[in-house]
Amino acid sequence: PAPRTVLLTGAAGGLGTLMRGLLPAYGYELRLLDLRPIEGEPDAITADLGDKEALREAVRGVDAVIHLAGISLESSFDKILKANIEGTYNLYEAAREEGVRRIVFASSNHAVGFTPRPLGEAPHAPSTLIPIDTPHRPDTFYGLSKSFGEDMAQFYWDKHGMETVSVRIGSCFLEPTSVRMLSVWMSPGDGARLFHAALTAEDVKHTVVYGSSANTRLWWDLSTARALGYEPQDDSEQYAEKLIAEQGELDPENPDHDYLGGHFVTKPPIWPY
Ligand code: NAI
Ligand code: 15L
Repeated sequence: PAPRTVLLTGAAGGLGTLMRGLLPAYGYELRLLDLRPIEGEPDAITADLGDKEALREAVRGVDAVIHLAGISLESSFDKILKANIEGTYNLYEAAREEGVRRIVFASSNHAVGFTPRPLGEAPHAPSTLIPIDTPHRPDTFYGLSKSFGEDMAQFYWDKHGMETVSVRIGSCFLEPTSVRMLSVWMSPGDGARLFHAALTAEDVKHTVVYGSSANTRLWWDLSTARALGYEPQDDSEQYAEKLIAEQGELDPENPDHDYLGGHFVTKPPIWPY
C-alpha cells in the first residue's frame, strides 16, 4: 500500500517548510522533526539526530521517512560528521529497528560536484547530460557526507532490504537566483512531485535520481527520476533572460563554473578551529 504517514526530518528548514506546505495535498500525514521548534506546529518533535531514543520514537509507526535534516552547506568535518554522517546512520538504525521500509534521502548534487561540466558542447544537448552512475566526486566535506549517505542507503538495501530513493537535489528554492541555477533548479512544485514519486514508486531498492525541474539548460539525466513516475512540470527558462542580463552567461574560463558543483569546488575546507 502507498505510504500515508511520513516523518519529515529537517521540517523547520527551507525545503522542509516548502514540503510541509505542499505534501499534505498528496494525502500524506506528516510527522515533523527538527532541531529547532517550528512556529505554529506544536506537535512537531524537537530533537537532535544524535538522540537515538527520540529518533526511534519519531519513526515508530510511520510508513516512510523523508530525511532532510542536517547541515545543508559546507562546514567543519566534525560538525558534518555529527549531523550528517552519524545523524543519518542513527536515523537508518531507528528506521530498521522500527521496521520502516522506505526512506527518501536528501542527497545533493555536491556528492558529484567535482564532475566536470560538459563544456564545449551545447550545454543541454542530450548527449552531454551527466549520467546518474557518474562516480562520486564530492566537492566539500558536505558533499562527502552525501556520498556516504548514498552508500549507506545502498548498504541498508543490500543488508536489510530497506528501500531508499536518494535524490541528488540541485537547488530547490522558490525561484532560481543565479545563472547556474537555471540548470539545476527544482521548483518547489516539482520537488513535491518528485518526493511523491519517490514515496509511491514500487520496488525502488536503492535508486539514485537527480532532483530538478525539466530545465531547458539541464546538465544531468532525469531518466531514473522519470522511471519512478516523476513528471516535472516546470522549466527555469522563464527566468533566463533576466538572470543572464543581470549576471552574464556562465563563463567557461571561470573555475567556479567548470564543475557540476559550481562554486562549492573552490570552497576551502573549514577546520574545527
Ligand atoms: P536547511 O539548512 O534550511 O534545513 C536543514 C534543517 O535541518 C534545519 O531546519 C536544521 O535545524 C535541521 N537540522 C540540522 N542539524 C540537525 C540535527 N542534528 N538534528 C535535527 N535537525 C537538524 O536546508 P534545506 O535547504 O532545507 O535542505 C534540506 C536538505 O536537503 C538538507 O539535507 C540539504 O543538504 C538537502 N539539499 C537541499 C538543497 C536545496 O536546494 N535546498 C539542495 C541539495 C540538497
Ligand atoms: C545544496 O546542496 C545546498 O543544500 C543548497 O543550499 C544549495 O546550495 C544547492 O546545493 C546548490 O547547489 O545550489
